[in-house]
Amino acid sequence: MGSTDAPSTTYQLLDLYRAMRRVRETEERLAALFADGEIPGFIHLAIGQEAVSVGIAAALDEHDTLASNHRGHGHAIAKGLDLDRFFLELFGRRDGHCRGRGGSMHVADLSMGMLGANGIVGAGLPIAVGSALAHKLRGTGHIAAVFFGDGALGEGVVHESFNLAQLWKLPVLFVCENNGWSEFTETARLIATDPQRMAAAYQMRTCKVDGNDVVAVAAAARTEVAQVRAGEGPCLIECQTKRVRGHFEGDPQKYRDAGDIAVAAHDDPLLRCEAQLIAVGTAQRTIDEIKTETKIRVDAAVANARAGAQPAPLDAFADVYSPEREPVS
Ligand SMILES: Cc1ncc(C[n+]2csc(CCOP(=O)(O)OP(=O)(O)O)c2C)c(N)n1
Ligand SMILES: [Mg+2]
Repeated sequence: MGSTDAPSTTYQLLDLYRAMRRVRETEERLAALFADGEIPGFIHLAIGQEAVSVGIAAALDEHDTLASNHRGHGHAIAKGLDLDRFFLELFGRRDGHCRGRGGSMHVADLSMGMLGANGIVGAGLPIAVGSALAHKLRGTGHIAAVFFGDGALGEGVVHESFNLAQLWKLPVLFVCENNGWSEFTETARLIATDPQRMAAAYQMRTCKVDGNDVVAVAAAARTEVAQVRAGEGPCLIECQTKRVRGHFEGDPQKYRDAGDIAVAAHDDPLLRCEAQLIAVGTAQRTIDEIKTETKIRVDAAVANARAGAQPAPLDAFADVYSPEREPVS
């Protein structure tokens, strides 16, 4: 990682902090709304992992594409999706990103390059590889990124994606969010190797970064994205992070030591960023203002979603098949 690629100004650091605060506030609000029965379906929170989504997304352009996984709220928000439409989607309302039919694990907005959250572990990788192939064939100069967890490493499709991406030198950034857990099992009990070695087996460039340090993630992402964009082939960034909440909201985590949860909660990327901001002379008042502004913005998005129209029941049958076309002769 080139040190010159580290976010160097207080302004850049404030942007990263603001983005992480937006993700955190959103997810803390979702936790409360879900507990109150206001959010249909299942939700998986990435509280404690905000530096990964925000640090990586900061290096992407608006037209770069992004594939996500089941723990994808932060990925979508960091990519720049509109918070009102995001909450409308999570509430299952008509005007959500996917007309309320997708919910937490299917948030997508192609106009923003968001290819979608995905409930199938590992499924985002081939989607990103396909998108990268399209970028390359069209000569757009855009790249595709994909977030996946350490638990995905056991999926065959991860190997297939690494192989094709490297063979065809596709512009893909693979981002492994290594939080040590795969549902209710420590990943070390499931996977015989690690992401670095797995990618290296396909001759892919790799790097490993402290995923709870947003400055480190953003710096690594900037360096690697520049190389991927320059046509030097794919890269894997492994971000070491910690899962603070259960696998899903409502998971009692009986399989996990209380100490492990406490360590995860203590290593908070937002608190670390606040300390970095204070160290470069930012006033505590500025940080507090960002917290207040973010809360007000999320309050507004939640109020808007609560008031949003429900989809008509028959809408459930719309958009299932693409419109009929004349056969190509
Ligand atoms: C193909 C497939 N197999 C199994 C599951 C069930 N499942 C959902 S999440 C998960 C573990 C994911 O772990 P990881 O990829 O590390 O992501 P994390 O939850 O830690 O963010 C599993 C096995 C699934 N959704 N899809
Ligand atoms: Mg994991």
